[in-house]
Amino acid sequence: MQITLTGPLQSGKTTVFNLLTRNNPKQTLRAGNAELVKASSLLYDSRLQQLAEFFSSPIKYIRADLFDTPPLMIDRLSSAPQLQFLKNSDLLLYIVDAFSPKAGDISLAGLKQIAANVKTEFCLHDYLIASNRLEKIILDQKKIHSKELQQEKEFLENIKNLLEKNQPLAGTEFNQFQESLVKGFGLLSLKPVVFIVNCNEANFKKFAEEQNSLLAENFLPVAARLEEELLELDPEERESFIREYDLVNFQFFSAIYPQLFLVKMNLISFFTVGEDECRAWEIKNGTSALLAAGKIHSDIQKGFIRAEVINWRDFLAVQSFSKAKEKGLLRIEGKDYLVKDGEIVHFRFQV
Ligand SMILES: Nc1nc2c(ncn2[C@@H]2O[C@H](COP(=O)(O)OP(=O)(O)O)[C@@H](O)[C@H]2O)c(=O)[nH]1
Ligand SMILES: [Mg+2]
Repeated sequence: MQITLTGPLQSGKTTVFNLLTRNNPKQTLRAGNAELVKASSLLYDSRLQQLAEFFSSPIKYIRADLFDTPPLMIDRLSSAPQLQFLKNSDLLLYIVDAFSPKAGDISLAGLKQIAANVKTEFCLHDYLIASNRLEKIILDQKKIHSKELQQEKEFLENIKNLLEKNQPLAGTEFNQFQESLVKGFGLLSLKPVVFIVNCNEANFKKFAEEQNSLLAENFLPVAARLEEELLELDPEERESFIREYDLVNFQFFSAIYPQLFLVKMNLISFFTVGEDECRAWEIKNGTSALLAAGKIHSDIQKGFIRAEVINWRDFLAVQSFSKAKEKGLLRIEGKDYLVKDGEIVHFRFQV
């Protein structure tokens, strides 16, 4: 899972990156002409934490690879050295400056303007790819007649039409053929983007009050600098600091972002539990029990017999698998069962 931070110079990318990756080891890499920093981030999950407390077992959160990248000049996207890298990412975090004097008391309308600009540039980028490919196909069709080329041509005309109208391709349903074409094109308007609004205290207070409408538009307000300082304090000091600054509804970024990021990537989590370890696993929404088993180990997939499934909350309510079975809360599911978010799954298999 590759999550990439991008955005203009001095927007707070590195500050947010450090907040998300804390003290995890950092590694400097090159991708083409771009220099990147990689570190992992643990996707905290309060559900898993409660399960681990119940079993008194070590806890394994989902681990995401995060990348800090050079500043992006959005109006010169096509020549950005990190462009290829952005295309290969599963999720883009676009960091917006809402802390500097330059940002002032930026409003929701101002944020929307920034997001609209990014959208336009992504659509334009994809439009050029689709147009170039289309031109090439039209030339090829003078020499070769194939059903596939014709299908590709029609598909490109469709997406070109959308992009021309500044409509991103994210959320568009593709068939298998189209899916494979799209993969090769490296389109940007398909990428999920979360706009991380890096705030000073004043802007953070303002945006915290309209958090839900911001989130609905993919804006996640954070006060990276302030949060770093808060994390240095012990819990008591922290409480009084939060009261003193009157930070209404203050929630630590680490409590909000994991779930949001997973949803944006169309991923869900299931849990394996026990005294040895409680662990979260990420799968695409709509994954069968058989493939979910393979996520843990190929042997479990090969020798799959059945899955025993229970929602995490239902389990904690009865606190035992045998009671859960009696009450009909623990279900036996076959290989085609689609695993749901927050389920504890125990696989029976034979090697
Ligand atoms: N006051 C304040 N300063 C910040 C905040 N985030 C970043 N900065 C400062 O802004 C400058 C640029 O931040 P940096 O994370 O390096 O930005 P980048 O160029 O996008 O990686 C640095 O001097 C940071 O210390 C913030 O939330 N509040
Ligand atoms: Mg930086």
